[in-house]
Amino acid sequence: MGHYKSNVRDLEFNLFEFLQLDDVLKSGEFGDLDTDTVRDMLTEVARLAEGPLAEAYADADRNPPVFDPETHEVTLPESFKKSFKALWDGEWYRMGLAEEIGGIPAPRTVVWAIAEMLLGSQPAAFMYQAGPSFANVLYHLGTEEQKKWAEHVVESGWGATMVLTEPDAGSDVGAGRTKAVQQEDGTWHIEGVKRFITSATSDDLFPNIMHLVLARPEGSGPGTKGLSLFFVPKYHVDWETGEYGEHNGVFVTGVEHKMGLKASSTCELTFGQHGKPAVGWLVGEVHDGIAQMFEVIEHARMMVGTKAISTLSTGYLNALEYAKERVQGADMTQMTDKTAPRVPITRHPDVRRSLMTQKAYSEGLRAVYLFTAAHQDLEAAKIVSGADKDLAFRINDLLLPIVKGVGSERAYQYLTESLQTLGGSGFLQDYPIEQYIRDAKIDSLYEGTTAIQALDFFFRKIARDKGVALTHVAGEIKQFIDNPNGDDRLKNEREFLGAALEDVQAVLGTFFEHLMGAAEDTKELYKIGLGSVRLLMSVGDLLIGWLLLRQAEVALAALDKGASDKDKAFYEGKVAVASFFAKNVLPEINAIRTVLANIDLDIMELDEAAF
Ligand code: ST9
Ligand code: FAD
Repeated sequence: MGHYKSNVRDLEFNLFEFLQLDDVLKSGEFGDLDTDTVRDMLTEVARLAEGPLAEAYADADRNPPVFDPETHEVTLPESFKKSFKALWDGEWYRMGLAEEIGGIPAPRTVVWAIAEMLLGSQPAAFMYQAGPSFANVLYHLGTEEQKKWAEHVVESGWGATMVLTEPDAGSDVGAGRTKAVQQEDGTWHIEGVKRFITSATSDDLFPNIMHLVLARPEGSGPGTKGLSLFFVPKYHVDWETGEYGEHNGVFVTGVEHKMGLKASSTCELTFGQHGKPAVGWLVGEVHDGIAQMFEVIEHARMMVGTKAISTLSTGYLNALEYAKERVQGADMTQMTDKTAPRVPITRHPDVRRSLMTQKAYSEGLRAVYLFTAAHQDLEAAKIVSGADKDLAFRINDLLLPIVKGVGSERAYQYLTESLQTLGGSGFLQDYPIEQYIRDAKIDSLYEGTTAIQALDFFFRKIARDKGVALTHVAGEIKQFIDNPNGDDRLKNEREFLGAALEDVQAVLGTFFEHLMGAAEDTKELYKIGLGSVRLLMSVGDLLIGWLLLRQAEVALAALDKGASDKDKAFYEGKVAVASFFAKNVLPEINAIRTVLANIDLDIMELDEAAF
């Protein structure tokens, strides 16, 4: 067995008992796919993720890719290539792609549940297989001719990259200077240097690579709106014969040495500076680059959040296994008796607190990302929250910064608890948790840092949306609080949830006051900037609390019906974790409310020298 521990039972619970996947499948939108097939798929993916895919996890970390500046290529460790092959041969990447390019129709909840296990097992391998999903975006955005290229990309198994960042354009993508010069034959020559590009070289994994590049056509305006999106292949292609020709003028000129996620190559990518032009084609023949790139970014943000959440889950399950076996100290009630029997550390209250917190965030965040995924399908959205097409789209938009921003921050925070559970052993490379922490840190950085997620959340997903999506979700929460259906077993917990909802609504009220105040004094915006990450995290906790409690209600009903012995423990765990979260975490939002109600501009006015 490798390092990775899946949680198929909880995935099945989410899909079938909570999100009513049976009904979604019955809609007929997903062909022959039925419940039994999905269950078989989950079992199959878990076997892959716990077995061959996970095998190279530590080896690829200790023997990261080696860059050769002469050939502009990396060599990946053989062990990793073997794991990647196991993944690629499974062809799970076909799930959810357009059928026209070789895809298999599947609900997004199923696609992301599968992705969870693959990402937790070998995240770098999952990221190398971006080709088909990026080709899917090209297929939807491209011209008729480019749709055929997309089909070829999937059929021939290309790699793919998303190319935005430059040395002076990170969070501020609109500062990008890479330019595009139109040629008489309608193609474009791209010139510039991009930084931190994932998978821009990948040994011999792929016959070719599709770079999706943001560049500024000569004469275009400033900022993100002046950027266009270009398809730039690594090797030229004869689309008639499918043969590959010369290397295009795009070369990897450096590979970073990183804290974690080492098997994934992070590259400097130079366009048009090696004696030949980097030839690109304008995607869709329209100048709408940033909006087009956001089609890719939205998938990637979902991927990053799911990766982080999956890592926390396997961290927790590794910690749990260790804790059950590690014997240390006496039960607290016998702490003064030096002859008392020694107990497994799961008997110690603080270990229980820590494990239950890890479980709450692992399972709560899983519920959040799957609830979000349900709003990526019209049929599922209707069933899960009664949302129509427009609302489903808005809710998905609203929740993406939570999945990405809260998922990554909480995963990193609570993976340290997983490590702590192992005591000194957690610090060793004999266990996977120190690598989990290093590999998961990137999740709060790329695809928009947490600060960027928080600004996106308030300004775009709430204020610009005029609160439409948020009001719908808040309404669902309120309905849950107000309708115990005659069952008062979660009465206290509902009260905690009600208080948390009120606290979050008060915080939002304060934020809107600052936003209005900014019309008079623009410095009021600083107050939003000072509080926005805490708002994001608070809404994340509120959602986790709500979804865990709804799941507890489902679990209670299952227990009432008489669950099997195996399931009994599972359902009792569901009720316990929801209750724990409501009583131990939700009240903390009240303190955030107080802090944010009294926020001032002191630290904005402080001289930089005083820091
Ligand atoms: C990166 C990659 O970091 C790291 C990992 C790579 C992994 C690759 C592999 C992935 C595999 C994935 C596979 C999935 C597979 C699934 C299947 C599984 C089995 N939403 O606010 P404005 C647009 S890459 C939508 O004025 P500024 C919109 O068009 C680097 N659109 O922004 C808007 O126009 P309008 C990542 C949005 O002030 C326009 O932008 N880098 C959104 O000009 C302008 O908006 C980053 O993420 C949105 N939320 O620019 C950069 N927001 O308003 C982070 C904006 O008219 N920085 N648009 O609609 C930002 O996001 C900034 O906020 C900014 C600001 C650049 C957008
Ligand atoms: P900066 O933007 O300089 O940010 C520095 C700090 O300032 C951060 O804490 C940030 O939150 C804060 N900050 C910046 N602006 C604001 C603001 N307006 N308000 C509040 N705080 C702010 N890019 C690609 O295009 N393609 C890839 O495939 C890719 N893969 C990557 C892989 C790795 C391993 C890494 C490390 C990066 C990758 N990136 C990729 C780049 C990544 O998306 C950027 O690093 C990220 O967007 C942040 O940009 P930056 O590093 O320049 O940090």
